[in-house]
Amino acid sequence: MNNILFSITNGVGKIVLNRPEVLNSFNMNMAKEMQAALDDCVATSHVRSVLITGEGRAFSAGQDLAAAIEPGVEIKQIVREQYNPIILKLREIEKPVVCAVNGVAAGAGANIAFACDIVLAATSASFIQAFSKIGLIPDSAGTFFLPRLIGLQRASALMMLGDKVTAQQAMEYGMIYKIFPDESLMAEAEKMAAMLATMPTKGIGYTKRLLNASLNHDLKEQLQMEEELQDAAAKTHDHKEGVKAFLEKRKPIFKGE
Ligand code: T3D
Repeated sequence: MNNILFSITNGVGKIVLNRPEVLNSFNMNMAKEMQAALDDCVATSHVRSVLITGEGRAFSAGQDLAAAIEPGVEIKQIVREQYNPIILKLREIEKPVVCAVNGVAAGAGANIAFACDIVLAATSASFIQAFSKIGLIPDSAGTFFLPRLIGLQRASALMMLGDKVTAQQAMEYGMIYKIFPDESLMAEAEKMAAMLATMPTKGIGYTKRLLNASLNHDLKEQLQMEEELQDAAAKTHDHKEGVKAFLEKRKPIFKGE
């Protein structure tokens, strides 16, 4: 893999977008490498959380616009083969995904961040729905997640105007979870991902499945699904260990099983 860096340490699968000279904008190779790394995180049982960030001063400037106009390249193919699989993999992996937005996140770069479970950002980071400025529509599920995160009015304005949102504003709007000073972002994100990797992975995975389903379910369907998955969670090793450790007044040792 040349376009991303991928490592597994202490249960955390870490993906670093690594084309800093073009602000980690996506070409087909980088998208395929990210997809493969996410597949690896699904398949590797000792990976119990995922951390995504960018190398250099940007998180990602979205599509590599030079790559997008190369002869023979079709935009439809880019969306179908690069971005749609990334978004589906981010939502379907039943392990928590932390995104550390270390700098500007524009276009598909921003929307990939919003598809992650917990988004942290450096104080100097920013978010831009850059699509309208080049005559495109927001893809990578931006039109799905952003209105749900911040409401239709703000999402419409940001997508139509292409205004830059600072990390502070993004947190106030509810687009992201927390911000940290630039120099401490990575340490904080690594700490959070490492902690998640020691938590009851199955229960967290079921929670993610429920949150995904809640985007389309009615109340009765959601209650039914909660009943079923609470039953499944109650049968895990980690539930039994959590209760036992509580009663024995000690720290639980979760196995992710
Ligand atoms: O096929 C399709 O297009 C469909 C898929 C669409 C998905 C999308 O993501 S569409 C949106 C694509 N992204 C953009 O339109 C954002 C373009 N970039 C910018 O607006 C700015 O670069 C930023 C606001 C992100 C950052 O501005 P700034 O001033 O900090 O940096 P810069 O000077 O503009 O960029 C630094 C370098 O990165 C520069 O190269 P150079 O001059 O040093 O050789 C610049 O050309 C390059 N770069 C930045 N973004 C891209 C890029 N190169 C290729 N593609 C980019 N998206």
